[in-house]
Amino acid sequence: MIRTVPTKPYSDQKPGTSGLRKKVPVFQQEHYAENFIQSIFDALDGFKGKTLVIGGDGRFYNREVIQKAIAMAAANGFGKVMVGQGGILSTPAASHVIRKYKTFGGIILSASHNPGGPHEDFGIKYNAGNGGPAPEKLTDVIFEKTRAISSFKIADIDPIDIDTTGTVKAAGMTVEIIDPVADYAELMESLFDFDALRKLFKSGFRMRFDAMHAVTGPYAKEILENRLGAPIGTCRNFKPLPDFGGHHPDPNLVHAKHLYDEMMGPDAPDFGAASDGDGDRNLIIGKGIFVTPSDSVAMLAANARLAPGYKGGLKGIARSMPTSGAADRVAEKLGIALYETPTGWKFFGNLLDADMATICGEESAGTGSNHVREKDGLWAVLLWLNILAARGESCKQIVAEHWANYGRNYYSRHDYEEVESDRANALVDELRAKLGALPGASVRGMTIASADDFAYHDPVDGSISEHQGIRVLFEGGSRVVFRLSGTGTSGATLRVYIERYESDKSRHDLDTQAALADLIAAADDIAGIHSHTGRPKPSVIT
Ligand code: VG1
Ligand code: CO
Repeated sequence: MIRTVPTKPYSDQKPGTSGLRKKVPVFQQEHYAENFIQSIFDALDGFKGKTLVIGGDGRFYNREVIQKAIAMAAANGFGKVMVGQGGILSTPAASHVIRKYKTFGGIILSASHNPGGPHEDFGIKYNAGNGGPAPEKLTDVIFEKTRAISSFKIADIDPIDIDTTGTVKAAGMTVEIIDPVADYAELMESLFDFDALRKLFKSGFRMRFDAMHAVTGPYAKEILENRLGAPIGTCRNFKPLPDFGGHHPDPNLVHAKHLYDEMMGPDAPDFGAASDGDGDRNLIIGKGIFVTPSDSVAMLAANARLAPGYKGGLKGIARSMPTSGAADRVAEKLGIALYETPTGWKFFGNLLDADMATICGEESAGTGSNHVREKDGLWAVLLWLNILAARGESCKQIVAEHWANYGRNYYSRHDYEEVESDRANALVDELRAKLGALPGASVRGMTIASADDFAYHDPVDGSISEHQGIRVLFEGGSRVVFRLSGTGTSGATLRVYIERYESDKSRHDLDTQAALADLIAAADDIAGIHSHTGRPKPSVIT
């Protein structure tokens, strides 16, 4: 029943910021997915007879790879797999299932916010027994294994019916098809004041949640409409589709513009939110106000005590380096530690496991806490709702008051997508080469205080991760950060992160791009973005 199939290595299976992501036709090459899955298993030790969680965001090619993963888990000696019904498990739900059932780990099939379909993106990542994305030392080993692989093991079994919950046996292994929503919904109920939220909706509070035809639809329907009594119709685009309806399931102001327009309109609901392909990101828009993800982390941390799950306070806050310093001010006021990590959730795992941080966040619309080891879109939405219910104020009031107390960090990210890789690398190399000369220089009337290539020293395991983004800091606290994306699938994406702090309350209502105009111009002066990339302006501004 078990076959050992000879194979040849592919040279391009290096995991990026969050797993391996490629175009579907790349994954459809002979043995491409099998090679990567076998390499994951080859990089792990001691899973004989143990349980593996398997799920995905429902995108095109999900079902095929789920069947391969089940047959390969059986052949490699796992005792059991737990698979989300229909092949569905949001990333945070998968993390929770891994933790709750103390499984060995899990495989999540997702390319997250990237588009899906026969010519779009697919992805595979491995999460360890703590529920979190494999740390770099493990993804490095997986990559090494992909370069040397010569065979993989697979069981000859009929395709498993993944649409019916229940337990079957396949090649001596137990296959349990689980309800993807139940455990997660129960976890949310344990963290938030569902009674208060029910009252909020009963009082006529209006909300719009856009699942973007991605994985959070069934979760949001169950929690918001079924359990919390939000009116039917609160959730929109809630049916997961393999191609996300042809859209990018990326909850930002470009791809969720319809939601933004609705929230800024005359008859806007009280609160608007959206999530991404695999359910780990969140977009928060109050009536008449967009909350930047960096601000959202800070505001959630400042108010977290209002939710039952966090009433004991926070141990610390962690944010990725490019995320704005808004959270730092909250940590300072609360008298707790603030950790600055490289981009990607895998760097938060150690801090959460060691109980050094409780809330973590990234500027890319990812927020989460120690309840799982992934960022969690619906969790952020529910925490916001809990805070709104407890304070009895609007989102706009809460934001204004936060800025009045802490000051405002004007913040924007400019993405230059699908730049030729050589040109993007040349920009970064040139910038790196001149880092030493930047301090003291004056650009657009602003003086550069320091400049470096960010390296992270993990305080828990002592590991060092270098080249995590180039920071240029100006006197007065403004900064520009440059880094190349590790999730794109064609060419290179240059990300430029721009931030300026404003303490003056009378200047908290400026247009963000206008407030940052000098820094945006300075970023081009410093890095030669236009001349290197050939692009006069970014493809996406968030
Ligand atoms: C991007 C974001 C990063 C996030 C990662 C995965 O990575 O910037 O903050 O952790 O996506 O998010 P990069 O390397 O492209 O900048 V998800 O929701 O796509 O798993
Ligand atoms: Co995601």
